[in-house]
Amino acid sequence: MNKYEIAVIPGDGIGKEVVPFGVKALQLAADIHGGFSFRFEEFPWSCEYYVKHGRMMPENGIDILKNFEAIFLGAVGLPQTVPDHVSLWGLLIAIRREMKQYINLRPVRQMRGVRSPLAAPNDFDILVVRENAEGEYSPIGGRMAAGNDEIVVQNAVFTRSGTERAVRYAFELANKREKKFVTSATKSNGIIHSMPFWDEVFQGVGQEYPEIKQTSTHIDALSAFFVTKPHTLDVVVASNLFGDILTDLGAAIMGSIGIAPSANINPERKFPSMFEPVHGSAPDIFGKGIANPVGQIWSAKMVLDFFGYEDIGQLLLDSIEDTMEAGIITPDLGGTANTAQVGEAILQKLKERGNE
Ligand code: GGG
Repeated sequence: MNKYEIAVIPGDGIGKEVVPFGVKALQLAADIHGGFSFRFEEFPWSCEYYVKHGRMMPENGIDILKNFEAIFLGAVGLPQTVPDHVSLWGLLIAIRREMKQYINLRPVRQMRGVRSPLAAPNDFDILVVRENAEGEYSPIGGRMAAGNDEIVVQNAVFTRSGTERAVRYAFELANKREKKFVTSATKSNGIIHSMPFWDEVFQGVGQEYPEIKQTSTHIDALSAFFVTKPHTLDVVVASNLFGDILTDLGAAIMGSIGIAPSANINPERKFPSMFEPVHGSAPDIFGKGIANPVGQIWSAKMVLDFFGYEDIGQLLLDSIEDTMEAGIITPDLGGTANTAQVGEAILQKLKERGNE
């Protein structure tokens, strides 16, 4: 029987409230399946940890995580206590980079039981491949001088190998899907060096996949298409920042950022991959017990898929949709249920589906 070691980092804010339900979902999925098991180990790395220790995780945190097969993360950030760029670069982005999780997969699809804010949503099912290790998220740059003379430089870094592997990953994914269509998010009319380069790489890799429909669309127009015709899209490949922004929009058209999942993948599996909801720590609702656990539980489904247990992963996603269709939803979706009621209802549905 396969046993998977999972590092659990609830992190900050509502991460602490939703992670327990994601862990319970993974545990239950393993019990129902019977052919694999998990061992979970929790780490308190967070802004609270920073206040005590002056860093977001111990100096050997990355080495500790290397002993695990996956990382299950909640949320990072408590801006009243630690500036966001310090907390993110000290934990979330550090892990993505050190573990070479250069792909961030973010599904955007119409969910049963959730009202999209779009007037006429038409069964959209998009998979965004966000480049996750370079691009606009770069520590290179600096500030000098002060007052009116102040100068700030922020460099974006695009390597050929880093761009090619993200684009190729998107084509490979599209090859397994029905529509077989890749859209590349660009802005080569305005960003004079990196985006023409991005387009060039996209066209070059695209030639290896003549059977796949392919197009480059400027990020401004593509953002509009997420609203006006999301059902026409299939796989979207985007740079780090474009992918981040586009998937918040994607979460919005799904109905709430509270339901959006993500997977930070190291495709070579040399290092652990990390699974986390798209949402952050939401300090405004932390402690009220009303955080939506769906993004975290859907991220658990992505863990199951990653280890090759797509069947039980699909049961979990079906259970999430059953629950939302039954009207058991948190206030962000217009409901009155709390975190625990939604989380427990999904677990109950999974038990029922597992017994069918
Ligand atoms: N769920 C992890 C989290 O807290 N994400 C919030 C965030 O701001 N992430 C930035 C990013 O994904 O680049």
